[in-house]
Amino acid sequence: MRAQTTDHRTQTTEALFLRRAIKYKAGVRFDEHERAAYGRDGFVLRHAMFSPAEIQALCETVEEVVAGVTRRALQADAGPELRLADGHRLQFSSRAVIQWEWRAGSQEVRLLEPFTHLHPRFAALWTDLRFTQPMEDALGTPEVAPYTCKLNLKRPREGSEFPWHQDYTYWYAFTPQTAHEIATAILFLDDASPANGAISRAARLAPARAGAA
Ligand SMILES: O=C(O)CCC(=O)C(=O)O
Repeated sequence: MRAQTTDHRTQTTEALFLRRAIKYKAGVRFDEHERAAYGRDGFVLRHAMFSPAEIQALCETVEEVVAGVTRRALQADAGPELRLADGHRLQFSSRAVIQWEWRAGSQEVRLLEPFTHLHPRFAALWTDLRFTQPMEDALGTPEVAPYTCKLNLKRPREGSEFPWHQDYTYWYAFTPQTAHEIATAILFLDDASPANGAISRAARLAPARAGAA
């Protein structure tokens, strides 16, 4: 195991980001290895696409926005709540769906969908080439459009699990004709490790086809 100070890690990430910035000067399209990896594995992983300063600004904005959403949702005349069959609590507020943490009575936000309308720094991500170009390559199309966006929070101690699922089934429920034209891009704002609930993936399933359930 290797330990390092936060300072050192920030400097290392900054250096990696600068190298990446040179490599991707002409754009951030899939290279041939990424194209092959996407076809084979169904995903591509890139590191340090955002600078430490950008990540820090986004993290600060997340905390600010989540605090505001929580404050509004806890007011007496806030939006309606909905309880799912499994007991999970959703609330409509701030023109979003809040899913509260699963512990009974919790006031911690677990996820927020949609969320980019809540701050211009988030809204700008929709047109950021670091998202749009690889997504165009993944979907094989000259242009992409927003479908939905979600902020997942995995708070220490109380962060509940994200059970195994395939996103396709959700898209299919809402838009069966075009579900196969939707892909997901994730920006990790924290280092993702098994200790803090990093996402993991199951073996690749057969590619979705138009009209397939
Ligand atoms: O972050 C995770 O563990 C899973 C997130 C996910 O798959 C989702 O939000 O659809």
